[in-house]
Amino acid sequence: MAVKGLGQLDQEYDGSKLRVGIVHARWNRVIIDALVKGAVDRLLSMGVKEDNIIVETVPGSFELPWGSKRFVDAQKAKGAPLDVVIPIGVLIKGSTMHFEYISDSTTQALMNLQDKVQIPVIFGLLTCLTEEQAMARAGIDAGKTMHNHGEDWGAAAVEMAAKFGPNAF
Ligand code: INI
Repeated sequence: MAVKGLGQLDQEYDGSKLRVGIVHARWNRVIIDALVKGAVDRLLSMGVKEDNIIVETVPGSFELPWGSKRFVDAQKAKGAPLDVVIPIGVLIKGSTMHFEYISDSTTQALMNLQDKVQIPVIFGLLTCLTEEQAMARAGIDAGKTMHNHGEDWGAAAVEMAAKFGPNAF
């Protein structure tokens, strides 16, 4: 059994009544697409209905907090509120400080977003030093050295919505 990673869930969760939002950045698209697929596949395997997985995009990771906030608000306003949202982005370090500033500010904003939208926000942001690291964490490096972290995010979304979502108590 791997030491790192989500591992086995503490119990089985039923996602069949949940509505899940995915807001993903379009930077580093090949990696993003693999992560989104991993998340969607896991949601479906935990019973979330395909129609209840709503996907929206933003340009880059920096736009994830605001995009996610507006997306959650809009779904609520149209009478189809989300139980949980999974913002997904891939930041890869370049030669300037850009990476550090976006990684830090986006992470802080996503953490704080939970208080604003009052639903669980899953941390689907990879902050990698190299493209190879990011591909490994999306399960698409040549040697398939790691599992797809999007799957963990899907599982975390169902657990958090079931245990601590707006309709959990
Ligand atoms: N956005 C990403 O999602 N990943 C990156 O690796 C990245 N890099 O390397 O710059 C990135 N930049 C764009 C940024 O998130 C914003 O979209 C842009 O600055 C406009 O606000």
